[in-house]
Amino acid sequence: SMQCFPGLVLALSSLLGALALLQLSLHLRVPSRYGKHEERLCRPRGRLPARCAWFLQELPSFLVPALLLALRSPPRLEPLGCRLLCCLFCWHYFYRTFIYPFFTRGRPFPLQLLFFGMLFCIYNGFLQGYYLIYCAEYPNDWCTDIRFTSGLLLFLLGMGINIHSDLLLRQLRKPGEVTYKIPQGGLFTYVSGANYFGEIVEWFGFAIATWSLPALAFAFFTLCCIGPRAYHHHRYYLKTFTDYPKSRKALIPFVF
Ligand code: NDX
Repeated sequence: SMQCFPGLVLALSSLLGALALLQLSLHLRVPSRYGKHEERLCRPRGRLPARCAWFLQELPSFLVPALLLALRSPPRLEPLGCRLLCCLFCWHYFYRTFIYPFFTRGRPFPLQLLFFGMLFCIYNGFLQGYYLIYCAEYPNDWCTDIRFTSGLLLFLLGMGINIHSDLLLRQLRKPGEVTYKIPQGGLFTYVSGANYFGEIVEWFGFAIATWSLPALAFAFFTLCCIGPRAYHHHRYYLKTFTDYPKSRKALIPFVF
């Protein structure tokens, strides 16, 4: 049966960090081509409805750690640590896989990116699940540790912001509509990438709560992946809407 290989965790986490840097260097100038940054004319084919695409893409991030957790033998009996933290990760991806896609009003998603997105979700789902289920060890009173409590709080806060902001974005469109409008309300009052801000806070909270290298690498990846995207969204809005609120920042309220 499986066991913990610390070397494997270190290698996979480092590769994730390297992917983050690659992602950052590729997407600082040119955003990844989906949603409002897709070049209209090229490749009208090779897309899947947003609903199927997000479902398929995110499913492995739920399934892989959930299976690792279910199939672990002998089951791990530690009171809290690994199990609860692994459940937090699965909880987010349960939402992202089984709830978010069914309400989205997004445009069809490019198959090529879907493929890479799925690979990424398998990789990261395995790394986070494997680490928490086979390697992580926490003292019995971890649930009262300041790292756990503050991290959990940030995680929940970020998730709340992310879900609320995605809801506000969805309500900008009637079913079947594909136009872009100026997001209003919630944290969109302060930043163009309110949903991204929430997601980033969420995964840094997770990194603090788990106090682990794999989770830190994933938080860093999230920052490098959707941080630049928030900036490109912001530029798109400024270019498209002359009445775009001047005080609004790209990603971090009042700062950037
Ligand atoms: N999926 C994370 N890299 C990604 C998919 C693409 O969950 O090859 C990363 C994720 C993947 C990426 C994933 C990893 C890296 C990949 C990349 C593709 C290439 C890249 C694989 C896995 C790659 C290397 C080099 C490393 C190999 O029509 P529409 O779709 O624009 O409609 C939108 C709508 N909307 C509006 N409607 C009306 N008016 C407006 N003004 C509107 N603005 C937006 O709202 C959508 O329906 C919806 C949300 O749009 P948007 O653009 O704000 O968010 P979106 O980017 O679609 O993300 C949706 C949610 C969001 O909550 C975000 O936080 C989360 O997913 N997310 C997204 C990406 C990554 C991620 C989280 C993470 O890293 N944790």
